[in-house]
Amino acid sequence: MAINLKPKVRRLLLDKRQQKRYVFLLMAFVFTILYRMGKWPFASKNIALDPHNLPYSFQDYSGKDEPFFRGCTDTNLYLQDPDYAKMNASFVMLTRNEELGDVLKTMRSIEGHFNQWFGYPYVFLNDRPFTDHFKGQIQAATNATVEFGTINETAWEFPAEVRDSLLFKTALEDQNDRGIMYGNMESYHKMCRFYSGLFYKHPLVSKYEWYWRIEPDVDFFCDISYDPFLEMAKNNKKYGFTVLITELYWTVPNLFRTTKSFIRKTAGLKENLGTLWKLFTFNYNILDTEDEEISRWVNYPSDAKPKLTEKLMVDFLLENRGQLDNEEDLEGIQYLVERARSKMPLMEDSIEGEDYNLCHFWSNFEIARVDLFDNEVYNAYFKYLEESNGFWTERWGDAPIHSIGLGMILDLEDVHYFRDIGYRHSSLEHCPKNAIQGESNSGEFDDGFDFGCGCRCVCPKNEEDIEDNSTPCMDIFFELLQGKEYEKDFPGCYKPSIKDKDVIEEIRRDNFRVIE
Ligand SMILES: Nc1nc2c(ncn2[C@@H]2O[C@H](COP(=O)(O)OP(=O)(O)O)[C@@H](O)[C@H]2O)c(=O)[nH]1
Ligand SMILES: [Mg+2]
Repeated sequence: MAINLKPKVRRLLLDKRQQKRYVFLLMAFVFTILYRMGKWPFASKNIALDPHNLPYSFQDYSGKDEPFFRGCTDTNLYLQDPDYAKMNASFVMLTRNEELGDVLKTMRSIEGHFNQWFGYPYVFLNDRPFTDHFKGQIQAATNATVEFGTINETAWEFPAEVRDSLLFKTALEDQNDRGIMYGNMESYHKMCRFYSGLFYKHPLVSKYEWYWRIEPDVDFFCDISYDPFLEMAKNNKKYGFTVLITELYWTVPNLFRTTKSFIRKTAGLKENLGTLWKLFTFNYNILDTEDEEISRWVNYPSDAKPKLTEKLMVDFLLENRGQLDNEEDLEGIQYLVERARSKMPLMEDSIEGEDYNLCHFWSNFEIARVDLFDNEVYNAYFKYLEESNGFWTERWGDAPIHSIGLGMILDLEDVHYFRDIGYRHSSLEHCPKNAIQGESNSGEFDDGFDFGCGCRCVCPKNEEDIEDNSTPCMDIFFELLQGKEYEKDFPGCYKPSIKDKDVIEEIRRDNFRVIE
């Protein structure tokens, strides 16, 4: 049967110029689809990080921290290298007998993607003894050594005087009433306290130099073809993460206040905070000015110009009273009235001009040195937090505590983003693009990209990468990595300062008639 072409299509076949236009539009359409599918063919190495340009997961980054390997390395050769030395390291998981199914799921994933080649031991911890069934199933899932430990009462339970107090019970009920996630689960509070300050003291953990924390119900999406412990050691890294996100505000309303109080009371700490501190803090002291009053009004960059304009207008009015024409007078008076009406902003959580930005390394994955925590400063920090009762009056998570605690001690360069480790727990995941290698052409794995770093990754389809959606944490992290730093005048703060003189200049340049 003959196809009846619509007049428009017929014209297209006849008109060459028109045809070119349609070909162009078709190509644009195809590239849009390819880009959306993550198969953009012209992606090049070292695209400048620009959140307004491409999602982070489609960009390369360079700077103070890079993946140890881009794509796969030959694991056999790696292991045979005379310089290779297995590290004094272990996996660590706190779990319950009932979670056996999810624990085995995690083990299958990590064994398949990594540990079948490296054979690192496992430590399983529990507040109750593990059953023989649990132990048997776990040991059958790996060729590596497995040790099972029980946590003693002082490491797991809140002190007796806390447990028995009416305040303790009402505090948990109150958190439940206020809808705080896990707020009324005593066991969750205990778990967070244990991971915050006690896991590294357990004898099965403290005998190691390094640990890799894992949890039940985790998926790894890529092969880890090298030894992350060794590479961290070689590159002077102390703490590694895969996900950086914000905490729920109402779980930690007083954590930062308590932390700042600890810093004030610890001699020499404030002056020696690590640069990692900037990843976890907002600085409200952003205006470089001698005018203390203005400084308190200006907390965000966008406050600077309106507030300084107001100041200039009012000063001008007061200095030239009676000599102005009506219009100028009126304008000045309007500013004056506005100033009289407005209230100074109350920065409720700002302490010495600083606030916790809620960012934290998601601690269900950690590869770190044990002595990062078992040291004088961090131990004292945990003790201080414990004495403030925040582990039960609020629902402080171990993740923000690790992050803030390490923020005090570490520099940005001490931390490693394991961008090449594809990871899912709960509903969050990060999965990197593969590097271009033979493996990625086989069709068995995801396609490779010249900006990719993953090794044999198979990422879930149509899932959002937390790397692209973790605002403002990943933005701050990448900015800091690129050296877009903070002013030296404001130690321990992230945001850059704005000079009042520069803003005044800008107002002048805008032809601000009255202050010429
Ligand atoms: N033994 C034991 N392990 C626990 C308890 N509560 C939590 N865990 C473990 O602590 C880790 C974190 O708990 P989870 O419920 O996964 O917290 P989430 O990931 O923050 O939702 C997991 O490895 C759990 O198995 C508990 O009461 N006893
Ligand atoms: Mg969990």
